[in-house]
Amino acid sequence: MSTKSHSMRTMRALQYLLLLFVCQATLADELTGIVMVEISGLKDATGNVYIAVYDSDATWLGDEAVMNKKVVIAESLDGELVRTELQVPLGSYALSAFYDKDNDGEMDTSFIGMPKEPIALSNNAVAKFGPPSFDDAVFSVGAEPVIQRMLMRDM
Ligand SMILES: [Ca+2]
Repeated sequence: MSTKSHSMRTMRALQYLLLLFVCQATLADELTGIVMVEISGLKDATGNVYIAVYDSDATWLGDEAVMNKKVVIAESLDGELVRTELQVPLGSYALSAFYDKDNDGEMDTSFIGMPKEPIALSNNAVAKFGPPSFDDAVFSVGAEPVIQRMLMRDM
């Protein structure tokens, strides 16, 4: 085998791999779902809302969200709603959002861990005995965009 034909083969193999990679990337794009988030209860608020996206019970309401998004209220107000859009791979998710009342970029909590700033969860899950569970807040994201309407309220 000459060096030339060998390098040609290597080149073909590389091209093939590249093609595979491009196909997979395109496929991944098609498998991205859209969550349209509509948060009410912030009409007269200024500052920011922070949204965290979780994909498992194990990480729910912790620091390891699959996505965090800061939403500037003034730029996202549509009538009485704060609107934003999240792009996530198809799957099951739960959202938590809080209104950063004192604008320090963090959710303030009491010494027992209760939120001291208004919060909203997907499905408008509410606390019963203890914090709302991931199961209460989970929803699935498919090829069609889904809407999550969430009411901001004090705990
Ligand atoms: Ca805060």
